[in-house]
Amino acid sequence: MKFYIINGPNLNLLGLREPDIYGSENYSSLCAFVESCCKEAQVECEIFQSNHEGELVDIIQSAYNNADGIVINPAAYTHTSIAILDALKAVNLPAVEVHLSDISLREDFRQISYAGMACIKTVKGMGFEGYRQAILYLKSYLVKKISLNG
Ligand code: CA2
Repeated sequence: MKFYIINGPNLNLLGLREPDIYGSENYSSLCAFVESCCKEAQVECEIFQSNHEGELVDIIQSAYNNADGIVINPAAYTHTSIAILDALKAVNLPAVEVHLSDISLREDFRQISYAGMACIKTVKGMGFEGYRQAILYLKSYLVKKISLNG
């Protein structure tokens, strides 16, 4: 089983600013954490980060035929991108949305998540641990689905 882990704009700057919101660890620590979570869940993973909406759409499209599921933190594009929503719907793979911060407790403009409309679950406000929860949820969702379909 293989998951694509997709991160959106500015997440490559983690640890540089706003540690009160996003924590003080950097993006390579996040990648190392995600890799260890995938090992724990016994899934393969490929981790992507892009600051560009169209590139994120390309990555989601490439998940089709290459991955069994998607964990995505679309970052600011969460709240604006119908292109990312459409790409997630088009590939029709189970996807879990993750946010380091609890977007429901933040500004009004963060209260809508377009990407979330195509996801089976949202994990928010748990920092890096949210990625672990997302990976484990997606794994158990797929294991259940496979056992139901024989
Ligand atoms: O909480 C999350 O994970 C977010 O997806 C993070 C986005 C934000 O736009 C979303 O509303 C919620 C921002 C990602 C990167 O932000 C940084 C800001 C300063 C320094 C480093 C990263």
